[in-house]
Amino acid sequence: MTVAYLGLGANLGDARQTLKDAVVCLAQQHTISVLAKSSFYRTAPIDAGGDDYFNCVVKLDTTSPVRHLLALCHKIEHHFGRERPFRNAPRTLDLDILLYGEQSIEEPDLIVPHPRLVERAFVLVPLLEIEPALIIPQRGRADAFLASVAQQRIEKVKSPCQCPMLSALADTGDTAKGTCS
Ligand code: A4P
Ligand code: MG
Repeated sequence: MTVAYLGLGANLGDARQTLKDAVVCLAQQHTISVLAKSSFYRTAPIDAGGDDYFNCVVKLDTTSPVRHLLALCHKIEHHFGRERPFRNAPRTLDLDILLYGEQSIEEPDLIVPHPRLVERAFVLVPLLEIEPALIIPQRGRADAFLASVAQQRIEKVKSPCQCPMLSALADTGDTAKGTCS
């Protein structure tokens, strides 16, 4: 089993609902246990156009080798209607592997830790919410990079209801769009 962190982002369609459904979809995979999920954040597009994004980060335990995990991310993106008309185009769902255990990978189609992880508030802030003392391989403490992204607009999305019973029901996945296996 390997602990991995995925960054989720969306700014096309019902982006917030898509993030919710995508987290459920990840949890339905037999190779994945979702250990933690951050709050959702509304964020200004960085190096990109279009509407504000919704972003979050999930922490996983997975039996998938990293290449299988990447393929699974692409499959789930496709399931949620992802298209790639141009670089950094608005998207229904983006799933990036931020960290995969302690591994450092530099291959043409896979770089881990994600190369822009420490430059983006939309990744750093949710990541630190679920892992405040996180150490990034070859970079050091993640919180040391917060000051450099302080100008990027990011706002935590308030959960519609703080009622524990309703929140628990919302987490059962009953609202997910179709089965995602
Ligand atoms: N790839 C390489 N390494 C990885 C990795 N660690 N995880 C390759 C996932 N994929 C990785 O990805 C392009 C290629 O990167 C893939 O073929 C994969 O093999 P993609 O999903 O088509 O495009 P992308 O995710 O847009 O690319 P990239 O370069 O990761 O973009 P960024 O830097 O993540 O920027 N602003 C806000 N507020 N919120 C956002 O979520 N996202 C972006 C995308 C820009 N601005 C944003 C947001
Ligand atoms: Mg991506």
